[in-house]
Amino acid sequence: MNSKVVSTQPIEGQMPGTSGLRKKTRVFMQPGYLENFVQATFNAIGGASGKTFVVGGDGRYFNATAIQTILKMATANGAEKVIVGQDGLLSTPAASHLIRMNKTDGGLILSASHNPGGIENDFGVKFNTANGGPAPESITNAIFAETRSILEYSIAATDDVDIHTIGSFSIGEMTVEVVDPVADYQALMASLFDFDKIRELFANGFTMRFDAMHAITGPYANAILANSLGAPKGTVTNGVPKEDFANGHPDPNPVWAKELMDLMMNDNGPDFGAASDGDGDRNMIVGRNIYVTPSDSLAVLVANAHLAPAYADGLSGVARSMPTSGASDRVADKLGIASFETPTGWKFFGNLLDAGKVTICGEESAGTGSDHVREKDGLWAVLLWLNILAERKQSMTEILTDHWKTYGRNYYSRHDYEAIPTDIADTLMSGLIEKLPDLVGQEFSGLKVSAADEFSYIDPVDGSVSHNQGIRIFFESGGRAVFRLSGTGTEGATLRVYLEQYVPTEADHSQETQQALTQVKQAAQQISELASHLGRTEPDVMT
Ligand code: VG1
Ligand code: CO
Repeated sequence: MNSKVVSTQPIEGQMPGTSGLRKKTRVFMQPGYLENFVQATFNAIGGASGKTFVVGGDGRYFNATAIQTILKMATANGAEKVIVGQDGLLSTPAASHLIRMNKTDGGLILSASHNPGGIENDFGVKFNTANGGPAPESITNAIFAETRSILEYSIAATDDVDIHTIGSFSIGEMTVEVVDPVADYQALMASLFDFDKIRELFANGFTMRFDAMHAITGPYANAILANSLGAPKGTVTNGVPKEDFANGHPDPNPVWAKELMDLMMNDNGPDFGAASDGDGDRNMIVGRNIYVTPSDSLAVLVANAHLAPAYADGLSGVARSMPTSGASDRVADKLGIASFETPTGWKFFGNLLDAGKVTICGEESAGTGSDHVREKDGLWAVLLWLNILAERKQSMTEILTDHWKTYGRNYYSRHDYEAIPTDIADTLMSGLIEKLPDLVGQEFSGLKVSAADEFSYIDPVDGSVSHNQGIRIFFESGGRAVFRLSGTGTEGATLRVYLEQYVPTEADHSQETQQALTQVKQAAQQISELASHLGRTEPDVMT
């Protein structure tokens, strides 16, 4: 087999964001763009020679082509073996599991997750390390540094590999093992949960709707929910992965999963509903006539995890990202276990999970997961919910109201302002930072500021520090507003404003969420002078 060393030039802007490098698909399709990033990744980890990797993606447009390029580069760089999901498909949690199970050196996951797919939309590449988790900042920074000095990459001059047939193939000296994308993941799920109990739940007439949003979880949900657990026909919808997600936005929230929301907000709706995102690591949870905010879902899972076999002995601790509501902290307090607050992005949970400091982690963006892999895991959260429902034999509404009664309710919503010119978003954020020192004691919209800062994180395991992770403003009333700019977009800036109001008294737990957050929203808008910066006050998306 012939390998070529190809001369190249550094390409601007190949800095991985919250979760890998995401760009317009056409940008990734430019000659050398993917190649530079993949070579930079190999360089940053001391080369690929003798190493084994997992490669797969969410099936979006350009997935299969990118995989062929990566295979040819891996063999030219001396890799020993690459494990690929059949047809190039792997959900992000399944990829994480394969990396760990096969004790590989890491993996490349091709996805832009919740971003739309297709030639006119988005593509992405993420490197995960040997623990199965997203590369920490030390590595993503090293990759970026390599992209700025790269002058050549290596690639094999060979035919495409057949990734449609399960089995082992050779490409040069390297083995390519094509595996069933679902089987190992399914076995892992069966080892964590009481599948018999969940089968009994469905056999007794429990109804569910799982919206795979035309993305990667379709095959997983069909195999596990329908075929193994006996969920009724029609439970899994939009279950065939499409290259463009049927022109949808595979982001599981009430706005983009409207079809599911409409079905559930109805007295005749199913008992339980869920949706997952492009690459299968997120979950939206909804009951009949009740939407469960991801922050509440995390708290309920932590409070009830002991009902599932894998967590019967209790949890070592829980971690949430900073913008996620404090609901899970209250549960951790009551359980007497540690709780941690990390910056946004799953890469910050890896060290805590590896060190055994936490068992369950979660983010307000509908990501929850545990130490079974090193990624958030959409179907895992759905199965844990099902296991809890099978044990408690109560409705979603009963479980939620009971939870609020015990712990108080953290009303919560995220407001996204999309497609803002980058300079305007930066001015808004720097204006806020300038104001921070004087905010305490001031009143806005009737709420007095009790604390305000820019969030920094010191990793308790390796001591690494991450600055500029969002602005937090706390109010004396138990409210909080958080501001940060998205790190996953591919066009302009997205401002995320996270609103929270803690309400301890049960009598006040049946308010409408946006209503309960009106004051915090107004205060947040006043402090940030949002209207004058953006020329509007209403967000594009409210989750
Ligand atoms: C968003 C979410 C964050 C999540 C990240 C990756 O990041 O807010 O919680 O970890 O997406 O999720 P940002 O920087 O746009 O706010 V996924 O499922 O899109 O890989
Ligand atoms: Co995702």
